[in-house]
Amino acid sequence: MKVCVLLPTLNEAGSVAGLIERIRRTEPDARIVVVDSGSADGTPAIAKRSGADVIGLLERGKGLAIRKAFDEIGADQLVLLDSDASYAPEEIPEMLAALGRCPVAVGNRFCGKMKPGAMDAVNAFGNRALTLLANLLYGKRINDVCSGFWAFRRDAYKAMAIDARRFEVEVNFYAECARKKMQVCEVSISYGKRTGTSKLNVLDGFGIGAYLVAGRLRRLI
Ligand SMILES: Nc1nc2c(ncn2[C@@H]2O[C@H](COP(=O)(O)OP(=O)(O)OP(=O)(O)O)[C@@H](O)[C@H]2O)c(=O)[nH]1
Ligand SMILES: [Mg+2]
Repeated sequence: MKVCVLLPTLNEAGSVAGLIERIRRTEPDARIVVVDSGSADGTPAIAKRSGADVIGLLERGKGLAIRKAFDEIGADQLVLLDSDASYAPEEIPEMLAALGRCPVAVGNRFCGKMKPGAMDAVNAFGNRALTLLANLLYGKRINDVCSGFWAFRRDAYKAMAIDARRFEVEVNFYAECARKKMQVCEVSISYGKRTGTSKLNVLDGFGIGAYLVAGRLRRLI
Protein backbone atom coordinates (compact mmCIF):
# COMPACT_ATOMS: atom_id res chain seq x y z
CA MET A 1 0.00 0.00 0.00
CA LYS A 2 1.35 3.35 -1.00
CA VAL A 3 -0.44 6.06 0.99
CA CYS A 4 -2.21 5.96 4.34
CA VAL A 5 -4.02 8.94 5.82
CA LEU A 6 -4.39 8.83 9.60
CA LEU A 7 -7.06 10.79 11.46
CA PRO A 8 -6.80 10.95 15.27
CA THR A 9 -10.25 11.46 16.78
CA LEU A 10 -11.76 12.31 20.12
CA ASN A 11 -15.44 13.23 19.84
CA GLU A 12 -15.38 14.53 16.27
CA ALA A 13 -18.74 13.15 15.11
CA GLY A 14 -19.59 16.43 13.40
CA SER A 15 -16.65 16.39 11.02
CA VAL A 16 -15.29 12.89 10.54
CA ALA A 17 -17.67 11.62 7.81
CA GLY A 18 -17.27 14.72 5.66
CA LEU A 19 -13.51 14.60 6.07
CA ILE A 20 -13.30 10.92 5.05
CA GLU A 21 -15.42 11.68 1.98
CA ARG A 22 -13.14 14.56 0.98
CA ILE A 23 -10.00 12.45 1.49
CA ARG A 24 -11.46 9.69 -0.68
CA ARG A 25 -12.26 12.17 -3.45
CA THR A 26 -8.72 13.60 -3.26
CA GLU A 27 -6.76 10.35 -2.84
CA PRO A 28 -9.01 7.51 -4.05
CA ASP A 29 -6.34 4.84 -3.55
CA ALA A 30 -5.24 5.85 -0.07
CA ARG A 31 -6.09 3.79 2.98
CA ILE A 32 -7.92 5.93 5.54
CA VAL A 33 -7.44 5.01 9.19
CA VAL A 34 -9.18 6.62 12.15
CA VAL A 35 -7.58 6.14 15.55
CA ASP A 36 -10.06 6.91 18.30
CA SER A 37 -9.50 7.16 22.05
CA GLY A 38 -12.94 6.37 23.43
CA SER A 39 -15.18 9.00 21.85
CA ALA A 40 -18.61 9.13 23.47
CA ASP A 41 -20.39 10.69 20.49
CA GLY A 42 -20.36 7.78 18.04
CA THR A 43 -17.29 8.93 16.07
CA PRO A 44 -15.88 5.39 15.53
CA ALA A 45 -19.19 4.03 14.20
CA ILE A 46 -19.59 6.98 11.85
CA ALA A 47 -16.01 6.53 10.62
CA LYS A 48 -16.60 2.81 9.99
CA ARG A 49 -19.83 3.52 8.10
CA SER A 50 -17.91 6.04 6.00
CA GLY A 51 -15.48 3.31 4.96
CA ALA A 52 -12.44 4.07 7.13
CA ASP A 53 -10.54 1.44 9.09
CA VAL A 54 -10.94 2.19 12.80
CA ILE A 55 -8.49 1.52 15.60
CA GLY A 56 -10.13 1.92 19.00
CA LEU A 57 -8.08 2.65 22.11
CA LEU A 58 -9.11 2.79 25.75
CA GLU A 59 -6.44 5.24 26.86
CA ARG A 60 -6.60 8.95 26.03
CA GLY A 61 -3.78 10.90 24.35
CA LYS A 62 -3.27 12.13 20.79
CA GLY A 63 0.43 11.18 20.79
CA LEU A 64 -0.25 7.72 22.16
CA ALA A 65 -2.94 7.17 19.52
CA ILE A 66 -0.73 8.26 16.62
CA ARG A 67 2.12 6.07 17.80
CA LYS A 68 -0.08 2.98 18.16
CA ALA A 69 -1.66 3.51 14.74
CA PHE A 70 1.56 4.21 12.82
CA ASP A 71 3.15 1.13 14.41
CA GLU A 72 0.41 -0.98 12.77
CA ILE A 73 0.33 0.72 9.36
CA GLY A 74 2.68 -0.44 6.63
CA ALA A 75 2.26 2.27 3.97
CA ASP A 76 5.14 3.86 2.03
CA GLN A 77 3.84 7.37 2.74
CA LEU A 78 2.07 8.34 5.95
CA VAL A 79 -0.13 11.42 6.16
CA LEU A 80 -1.41 12.77 9.46
CA LEU A 81 -4.21 15.27 9.67
CA ASP A 82 -6.39 16.54 12.54
CA SER A 83 -10.00 15.41 12.18
CA ASP A 84 -11.76 18.62 13.24
CA ALA A 85 -12.04 19.89 9.63
CA SER A 86 -9.63 22.76 10.25
CA TYR A 87 -7.15 21.35 7.69
CA ALA A 88 -8.04 20.78 4.02
CA PRO A 89 -7.53 17.23 2.70
CA GLU A 90 -7.53 18.71 -0.81
CA GLU A 91 -3.96 19.79 0.05
CA ILE A 92 -2.75 16.22 0.68
CA PRO A 93 -1.35 15.94 -2.91
CA GLU A 94 0.95 18.92 -2.22
CA MET A 95 2.15 17.26 0.99
CA LEU A 96 2.84 14.02 -0.90
CA ALA A 97 4.62 15.92 -3.67
CA ALA A 98 6.87 17.43 -0.98
CA LEU A 99 7.85 13.87 0.04
CA GLY A 100 9.52 13.65 -3.37
CA ARG A 101 11.94 16.30 -2.15
CA CYS A 102 12.20 15.64 1.61
CA PRO A 103 11.63 12.68 3.94
CA VAL A 104 9.21 14.73 6.07
CA ALA A 105 6.70 17.45 5.15
CA VAL A 106 4.80 19.80 7.46
CA GLY A 107 1.93 22.13 6.64
CA ASN A 108 2.59 25.77 7.50
CA ARG A 109 -0.58 27.65 8.45
CA PHE A 110 1.15 31.03 8.67
CA CYS A 111 1.50 31.69 4.95
CA GLY A 112 -1.48 33.98 4.44
CA LYS A 113 -4.05 31.30 3.63
CA MET A 114 -5.59 31.17 7.13
CA LYS A 115 -9.32 31.96 7.20
CA PRO A 116 -10.41 34.87 9.40
CA GLY A 117 -11.30 33.72 12.93
CA ALA A 118 -9.77 30.27 12.41
CA MET A 119 -7.32 30.71 15.29
CA ASP A 120 -8.14 32.72 18.42
CA ALA A 121 -5.62 35.15 19.94
CA VAL A 122 -4.51 32.81 22.74
CA ASN A 123 -3.89 29.98 20.29
CA ALA A 124 -2.09 32.28 17.85
CA PHE A 125 0.18 33.53 20.64
CA GLY A 126 0.82 29.99 21.88
CA ASN A 127 1.65 28.71 18.39
CA ARG A 128 4.05 31.58 17.75
CA ALA A 129 5.72 31.30 21.16
CA LEU A 130 6.23 27.53 20.90
CA THR A 131 7.59 27.85 17.36
CA LEU A 132 10.05 30.51 18.51
CA LEU A 133 11.11 28.34 21.47
CA ALA A 134 11.61 25.34 19.16
CA ASN A 135 13.77 27.37 16.76
CA LEU A 136 15.86 28.79 19.59
CA LEU A 137 16.42 25.47 21.34
CA TYR A 138 16.97 23.18 18.36
CA GLY A 139 18.27 25.57 15.71
CA LYS A 140 16.31 23.88 12.97
CA ARG A 141 14.22 26.45 11.13
CA ILE A 142 10.46 25.81 11.19
CA ASN A 143 7.56 28.26 10.95
CA ASP A 144 4.68 26.26 12.44
CA VAL A 145 5.87 23.58 14.83
CA CYS A 146 2.37 22.83 16.22
CA SER A 147 0.83 22.14 12.82
CA GLY A 148 -1.59 19.21 12.76
CA PHE A 149 -0.77 18.34 9.12
CA TRP A 150 2.35 16.20 8.50
CA ALA A 151 3.54 13.63 5.96
CA PHE A 152 6.37 11.11 6.31
CA ARG A 153 8.19 8.63 4.15
CA ARG A 154 7.87 5.37 6.04
CA ASP A 155 11.61 5.04 6.67
CA ALA A 156 11.78 8.57 8.06
CA TYR A 157 8.96 7.92 10.51
CA LYS A 158 10.53 4.63 11.60
CA ALA A 159 13.85 6.41 12.23
CA MET A 160 12.26 8.77 14.77
CA ALA A 161 11.88 8.03 18.48
CA ILE A 162 8.32 9.10 19.22
CA ASP A 163 7.39 8.94 22.90
CA ALA A 164 4.86 11.79 23.23
CA ARG A 165 1.58 10.88 24.88
CA ARG A 166 -0.52 13.98 24.39
CA PHE A 167 -0.28 17.17 22.37
CA GLU A 168 3.56 17.23 22.42
CA VAL A 169 3.52 14.82 19.50
CA GLU A 170 4.12 17.47 16.81
CA VAL A 171 7.11 19.01 18.60
CA ASN A 172 8.34 15.44 19.13
CA PHE A 173 8.34 15.01 15.31
CA TYR A 174 10.23 18.29 14.91
CA ALA A 175 12.82 17.51 17.63
CA GLU A 176 13.50 14.09 16.13
CA CYS A 177 13.96 15.58 12.65
CA ALA A 178 16.49 17.98 14.19
CA ARG A 179 18.26 15.16 16.06
CA LYS A 180 18.41 12.95 12.98
CA LYS A 181 19.29 15.90 10.72
CA MET A 182 16.35 15.06 8.47
CA GLN A 183 15.21 17.69 6.02
CA VAL A 184 11.65 18.94 6.59
CA CYS A 185 9.81 20.59 3.67
CA GLU A 186 7.25 23.22 4.63
CA VAL A 187 4.09 23.33 2.53
CA SER A 188 1.88 26.39 2.54
CA ILE A 189 -1.58 25.25 3.71
CA SER A 190 -4.94 26.77 4.53
CA TYR A 191 -6.52 26.62 7.99
CA GLY A 192 -10.16 27.08 8.97
CA LYS A 193 -12.23 27.22 12.14
CA ARG A 194 -12.62 23.79 13.73
CA THR A 195 -16.04 22.13 14.05
CA GLY A 196 -17.00 20.68 17.48
CA THR A 197 -15.12 21.48 20.67
CA SER A 198 -11.40 21.88 21.26
CA LYS A 199 -9.57 19.22 23.28
CA LEU A 200 -6.58 21.50 23.92
CA ASN A 201 -6.17 23.83 26.91
CA VAL A 202 -3.57 26.33 28.09
CA LEU A 203 -1.93 23.71 30.34
CA ASP A 204 -1.31 21.56 27.26
CA GLY A 205 0.55 24.52 25.77
CA PHE A 206 2.86 24.60 28.80
CA GLY A 207 3.26 20.83 28.50
CA ILE A 208 4.46 21.24 24.91
CA GLY A 209 6.94 23.92 25.98
CA ALA A 210 8.22 21.75 28.84
CA TYR A 211 8.65 18.84 26.44
CA LEU A 212 10.78 20.99 24.11
CA VAL A 213 13.00 22.14 26.98
CA ALA A 214 13.34 18.64 28.51
CA GLY A 215 14.17 17.15 25.11
CA ARG A 216 16.90 19.71 24.52
CA LEU A 217 18.38 19.15 28.00
CA ARG A 218 18.39 15.39 27.47
CA ARG A 219 20.48 15.90 24.34
CA LEU A 220 22.97 18.11 26.18
CA ILE A 221 23.56 15.73 29.08
N1 LIG B 1 -7.13 9.60 19.14
C1 LIG B 1 -7.11 10.75 19.84
N2 LIG B 1 -7.27 11.92 19.20
C2 LIG B 1 -7.28 13.05 19.94
C3 LIG B 1 -7.12 13.06 21.35
N3 LIG B 1 -7.16 14.35 21.78
C4 LIG B 1 -7.36 15.10 20.67
N4 LIG B 1 -7.43 14.33 19.57
C5 LIG B 1 -7.61 14.73 18.18
O1 LIG B 1 -6.46 15.45 17.82
C6 LIG B 1 -6.80 16.51 16.95
C7 LIG B 1 -6.32 17.80 17.55
O2 LIG B 1 -7.11 18.13 18.68
P1 LIG B 1 -7.73 19.59 18.81
O3 LIG B 1 -8.68 19.61 19.96
O4 LIG B 1 -8.27 19.99 17.49
O5 LIG B 1 -6.44 20.42 19.19
P2 LIG B 1 -5.84 21.67 18.43
O6 LIG B 1 -6.08 21.57 16.96
O7 LIG B 1 -4.43 21.76 18.86
O8 LIG B 1 -6.65 22.85 19.06
P3 LIG B 1 -7.87 23.71 18.43
O9 LIG B 1 -7.20 24.83 17.71
O10 LIG B 1 -8.65 24.17 19.59
O11 LIG B 1 -8.63 22.84 17.48
C8 LIG B 1 -8.31 16.43 16.74
O12 LIG B 1 -8.56 15.71 15.57
C9 LIG B 1 -8.78 15.66 17.97
O13 LIG B 1 -9.97 14.95 17.77
C10 LIG B 1 -6.95 11.78 22.00
O14 LIG B 1 -6.82 11.66 23.21
N5 LIG B 1 -6.95 10.69 21.19
MG1 LIG C 1 -7.86 21.49 16.07
